[in-house]
Amino acid sequence: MNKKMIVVVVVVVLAGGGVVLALRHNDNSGSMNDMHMSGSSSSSSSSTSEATNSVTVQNFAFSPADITVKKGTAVTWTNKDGATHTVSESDGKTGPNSGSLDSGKSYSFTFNTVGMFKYRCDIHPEMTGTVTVTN
Ligand SMILES: [Cu+2]
Repeated sequence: MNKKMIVVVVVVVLAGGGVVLALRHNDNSGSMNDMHMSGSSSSSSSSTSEATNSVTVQNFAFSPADITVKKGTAVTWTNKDGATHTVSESDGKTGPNSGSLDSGKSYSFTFNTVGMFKYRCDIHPEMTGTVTVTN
């Protein structure tokens, strides 16, 4: 009885290890998850535009700075900094213009025209971002 139990346990452990190895193998060879096991901080900031309609204003930066949305999407900026910022179109197109966006406040703008829209913070012009609007 005991011997049988031990055999079962060993088989289970071996099988489990095999599954883990197989999963790791798949992960390495096929997946697009390149943040995999590269440390806990998500320091891999990609330069591609992200598909989201929420932008956080934090640490004197827009995050993500470059986003892509479908035409008709309302994009919301939320100021999580202690400082006041603005979301202000900066290339002359009809774009967002939040005015002073105090700490904790949100602002939304609906993009109804296809194209790329640049914006910045009027108080800190080095804070910039883009919204790319697609059909
Ligand atoms: Cu600012």
